[in-house]
Amino acid sequence: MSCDCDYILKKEDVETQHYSNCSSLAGGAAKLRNPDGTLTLNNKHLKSLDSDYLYHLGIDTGSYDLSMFEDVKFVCLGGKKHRMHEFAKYMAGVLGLETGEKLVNLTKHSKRFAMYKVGPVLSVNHGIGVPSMTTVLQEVIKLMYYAKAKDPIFIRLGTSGGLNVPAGSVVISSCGLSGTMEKSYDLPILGQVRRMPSILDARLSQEILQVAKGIKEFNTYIGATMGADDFYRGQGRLDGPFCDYTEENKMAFLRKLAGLDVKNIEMEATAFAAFTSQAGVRGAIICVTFLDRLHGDQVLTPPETLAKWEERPMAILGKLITKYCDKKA
Ligand code: R2B
Ligand code: URA
Repeated sequence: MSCDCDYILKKEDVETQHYSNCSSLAGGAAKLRNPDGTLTLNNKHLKSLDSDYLYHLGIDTGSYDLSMFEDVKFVCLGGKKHRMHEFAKYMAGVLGLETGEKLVNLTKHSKRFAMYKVGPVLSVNHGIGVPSMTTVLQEVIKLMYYAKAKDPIFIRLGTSGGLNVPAGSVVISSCGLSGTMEKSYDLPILGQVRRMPSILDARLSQEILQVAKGIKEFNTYIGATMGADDFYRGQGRLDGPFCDYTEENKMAFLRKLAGLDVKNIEMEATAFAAFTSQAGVRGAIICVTFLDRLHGDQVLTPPETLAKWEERPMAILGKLITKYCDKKA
């Protein structure tokens, strides 16, 4: 099969030659796309629905004209509603689309999440933790399928606790590691645990790093990301309401993670990686670090500084999307 990578940077700019869903890579994620790049979901039951109600997005396929999503190329997800609104505003400025498109929350009927569209960018919030994130992610994957979007790229913009990197640094995830340090996401399905590999797109991550290197105000690293199922004990904190381990136990765990090249800890990486790769789409995660967990548990940096730091993954993604759009034009 010939290569169908629509490169953002030049092919030779980064080490990995193809995206994970390139048709030249036999099998794997490539099988999950049609030749035109639209998605083929592995669920025959969807075909028998007259109309599919994407409940948390408040959108039903029967009465909505989904063609407005056909040109979506970058599906950007992040925890907070406010941040994803800011990101949509920022992208409208970067792409010069301020006057063309109004920023309306497209999920207004659901009242739970917010979703904005700015040209080829969809900006959606997903809340905290895996169940909240995967609920939105799966509905947006279906939305991209129904809208016949071609080769959409899914990127999570987030916050995290860093490991051995200065607070304010940005980490691009090479993979998601579970709370038991496995490169997988475990989901009980019909009473049995199903294990799914938590793989992200290596080429896309390298392209993001390359773009980030042009920004000198902060450092950006690539490393593994632990996706914990809890903010406190699940991340080895001592400051939750419950704790039965010692400071030494905690430090031994965090140092062990650092030794496994874990650069940050957040709460969605494993499932985000697993579901994007299962959908045959390219996935990447860019998180700013709010503290170095080797030096403490509490997030004590002033909120104004944290808000500034949260703009860092946005700045990187803004540059990446601009490069893509410039190349297309
Ligand atoms: C990072 O920050 C949130 C917890 O404060 C969570 O969504 C995450 O992954
Ligand atoms: N988000 C997390 O999940 N952990 C942190 O330490 C900071 C932000």
